[in-house]
Amino acid sequence: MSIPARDPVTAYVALGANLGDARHSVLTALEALSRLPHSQLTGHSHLYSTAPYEAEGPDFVNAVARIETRLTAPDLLAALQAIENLAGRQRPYTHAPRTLDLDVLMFGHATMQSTRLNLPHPRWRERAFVLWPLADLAPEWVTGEDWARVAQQAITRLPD
Ligand code: PH2
Ligand code: MG
Ligand code: MG
Repeated sequence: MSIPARDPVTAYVALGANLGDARHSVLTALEALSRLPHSQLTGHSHLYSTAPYEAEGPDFVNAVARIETRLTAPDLLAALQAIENLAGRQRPYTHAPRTLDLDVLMFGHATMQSTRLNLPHPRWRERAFVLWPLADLAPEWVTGEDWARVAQQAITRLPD
């Protein structure tokens, strides 16, 4: 990757896993995020155990990371997919249990709709497994209405 000459952007990335040692996968992924090129991992949430939401399989471990990056959004996505692949990610069907899922929630104030990437993530406000960890980093983004919307979704904070 060439050296990008643009200003850094604050991106939020959702981490999720519900196959194998999910906690270990999320912690290893946070380490991998700290080594992303042209980027700095500037924070991450607590880890949460969450019931599958519109998905199957065991409970998930979820978290959110904040990254300052000079990568473009497509380059960030490609780097995240490389980390997923290293974790053994397979995609047998939509929302199949996964060793690791890394989704870009927001990329600065960018809005984008493409087959590969939608920004901001179109469903982030519907999901407790996104709102709780995101609120660790950016509580001002989560409204009372958001909390009410996800109140029935099972989620518990894991010990640090
Ligand atoms: N990811 C999904 C669908 N459902 N449910 C939980 N609890 N955690 C996830 O990470 C998750 C999900 C699609 O990627
Ligand atoms: Mg996902
Ligand atoms: Mg994904």
